[in-house]
Amino acid sequence: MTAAPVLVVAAALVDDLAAPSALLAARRCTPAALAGRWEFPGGKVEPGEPPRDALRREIREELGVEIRLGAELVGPAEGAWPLARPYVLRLWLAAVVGGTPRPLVEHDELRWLPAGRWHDVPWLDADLPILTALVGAVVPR
Ligand code: 523
Repeated sequence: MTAAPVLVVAAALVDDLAAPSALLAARRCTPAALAGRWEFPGGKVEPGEPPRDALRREIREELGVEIRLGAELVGPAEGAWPLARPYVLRLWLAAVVGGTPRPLVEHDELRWLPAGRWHDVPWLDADLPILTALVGAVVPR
């Protein structure tokens, strides 16, 4: 039997929702298997929690900032992006509207990647196809 998918939500934090240039990547320091790889920050949706609320909560907990959500980058699997089972991910563009992002919980470094350099860090394997789709959907300036 296959376990039911577990929904993870994440943010493609950009400097400007109307004209994205820089993208925030977050380096995981936990668990050991993912440590040192970079990701779109986010986390698991709690039971009964609306996904967008979950994303604002996760970013507040992990980076200490308030965000405004932009468009969703819709994935190929019923709108989501497959991760390692049982997880699937939904991703929204987002911008910081309060505070300065800091790595508070499961990251040890944050980096604003400038336009044209979004692939410059070793992303999690699962995040790479999402990044590629994002680059195709968003024309950085
Ligand atoms: N991913 C992933 N990419 C990505 C995220 C946010 C998560 O591949 N951009 C994977 C990593 C984990 C699983 O999804 O295997 C759950 O994400 P995690 O650990 O960030 O979820 P949290 O923050 O809810 O975790 P706990 O605080 O440990 O519950």
